[in-house]
Amino acid sequence: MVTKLNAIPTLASLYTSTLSSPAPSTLSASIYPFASLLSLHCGDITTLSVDAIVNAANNSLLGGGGVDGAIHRAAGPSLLSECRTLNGCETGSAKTTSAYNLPSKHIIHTVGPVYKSSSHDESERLLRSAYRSSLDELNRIGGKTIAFPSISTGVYGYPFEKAATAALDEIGSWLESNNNHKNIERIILCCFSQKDYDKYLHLAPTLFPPQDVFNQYAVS
Ligand code: AR6
Repeated sequence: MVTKLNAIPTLASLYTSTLSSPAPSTLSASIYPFASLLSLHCGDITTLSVDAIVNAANNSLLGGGGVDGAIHRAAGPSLLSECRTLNGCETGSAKTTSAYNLPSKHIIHTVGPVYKSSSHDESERLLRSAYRSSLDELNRIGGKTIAFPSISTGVYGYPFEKAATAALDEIGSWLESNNNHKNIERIILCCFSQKDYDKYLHLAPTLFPPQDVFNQYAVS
């Protein structure tokens, strides 16, 4: 099964169609006006037809369980052969391969932190770096559409809501910096369960408010 981009609504269209999103009580310039570039999706990331899907890998880049295992199984054995040439990846960094049998064009492999291995602040810094490095990689390869799994929230034990908040904030801050939003068509946050999707749906309007609300209240 392949899921095309036009089958996945943007946050902005979700706001107008299904959500009655009240204006957040405190709006500031640090809230990101990019709801039309973001989507939430519940499903298997290996089915998404985008320029790049992100793999939540480990430092070896030689495969594993969770989303990493699913991506290697669906892409086929040529992926592992290419990964062997990459000499691993540091936590918080990202490297790109072809996507082989997947409907996406590329796989951006990143490594999130093991939550319990260091302090919360250090884990958050590394998680943010994993999102930012993946987006920088997308720019580098000239891609415009990308899908992320919830990095570090499975085997690596990062509490989901803390990870989702950091992910949304880092994506917003990346879009704002260097006019990156001009190069992006869509960033999909792919959740593997309805429960995770609902948590993102609850958090998203705070950081990415409905556009008309932003225009009405925001100070530039
Ligand atoms: N599509 C989308 N999301 C998925 C899929 C899928 N097919 N499968 C799992 N998830 P995890 P981590 C979600 O454990 O915590 C591997 O062994 C899952 O529900 O895959 O970063 C690596 O080799 C969770 O929300 O990654 C590393 O050793 C999220 O993906 C280690 O796990 C991440 O869960 C990395 O751990």
